[in-house]
Amino acid sequence: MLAVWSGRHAGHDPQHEVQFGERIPIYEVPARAEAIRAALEADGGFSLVGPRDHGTGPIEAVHDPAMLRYLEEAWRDWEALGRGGELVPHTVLHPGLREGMGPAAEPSTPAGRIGFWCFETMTPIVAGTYEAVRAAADVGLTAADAVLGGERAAYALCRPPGHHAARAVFGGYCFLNNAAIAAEHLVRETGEPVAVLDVDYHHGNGTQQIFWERGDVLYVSLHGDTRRAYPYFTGSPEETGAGRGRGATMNVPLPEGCSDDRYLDLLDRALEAVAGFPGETLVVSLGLDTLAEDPITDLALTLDVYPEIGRRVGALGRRTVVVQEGGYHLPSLGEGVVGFLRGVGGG
Ligand code: OKP
Ligand code: ZN
Repeated sequence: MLAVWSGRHAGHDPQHEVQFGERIPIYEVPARAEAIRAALEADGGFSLVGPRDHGTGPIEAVHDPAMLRYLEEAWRDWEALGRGGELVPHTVLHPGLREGMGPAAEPSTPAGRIGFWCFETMTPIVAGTYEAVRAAADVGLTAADAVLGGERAAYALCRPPGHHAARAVFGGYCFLNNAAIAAEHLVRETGEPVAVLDVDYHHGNGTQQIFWERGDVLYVSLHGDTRRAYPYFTGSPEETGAGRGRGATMNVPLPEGCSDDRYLDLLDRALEAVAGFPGETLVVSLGLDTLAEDPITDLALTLDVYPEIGRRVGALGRRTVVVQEGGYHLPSLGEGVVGFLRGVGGG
């Protein structure tokens, strides 16, 4: 299987996230991507290639161009103030602030701008962030191109992840929504509907928002029930899309301690929705943070289940682009990803 990868992810290397007012070591680290790459290489069944530069067009098809401009300028503007370290918001544009008063304008200072575009405190910007997030988007697009070129499946080793990034806001370790950018590219290139299946532990609020009113992109997600789990404010089963997108969003909340068997049963429901949706192309947002050992989540999946999840996804028989999202237990990441991909590929 073709696996697309870029070394430029390593420039996004913040040391901390701010959790409940405390600076703790960040979980979303460059070693994640290195562990996965090492496992792909050791396996021998993957050809690793670099990404092709797609420019800003496919990104601006999904994200507000002003947010992309902000990401490009953020670090330079911060440095121009004589600042360094890591750029994290202290004031965020909560909707209640301007309730009944219309939209806010983008502020002009770095402190104001980051709170206009970022929704939380766990997604710092550092010197290499912009280069890394552009590379991650190109990694996803290049894997999509491989499938457009006739490959049955391709893997995009994206880092940082993307599914929490919405059209005009970023956060949750995510800046650009790599899976949504790839899915939109596939819709435009094929002229056909595309399904997105999100098996990361967390609800892909960004992907859901981007395609909320789209009838030609299905979004199906299994995730830790957001009544208890991040990102808290999206992901309920009542959310099914709107307008032309009515019925083209499906959320399947998972209970705390969810086992392999229970997970596979719920997965089958999600896969039924994909099978009932038109089109031949599937994008999978793959997170390994559903694993029992994951340090930031609460399910009970074992490493043995990922080949079976992959096998059931592969049995849909769709051309499939697998985009890497989360997964924070470094010792298991490589085996989990390789197992899933081998399942998708039918071996
Ligand atoms: C990104 B992806 C952890 C709080 C949540 C942010 C999680 C972002 C996950 N105690 N931290 O969906 O894996
Ligand atoms: Zn996650």
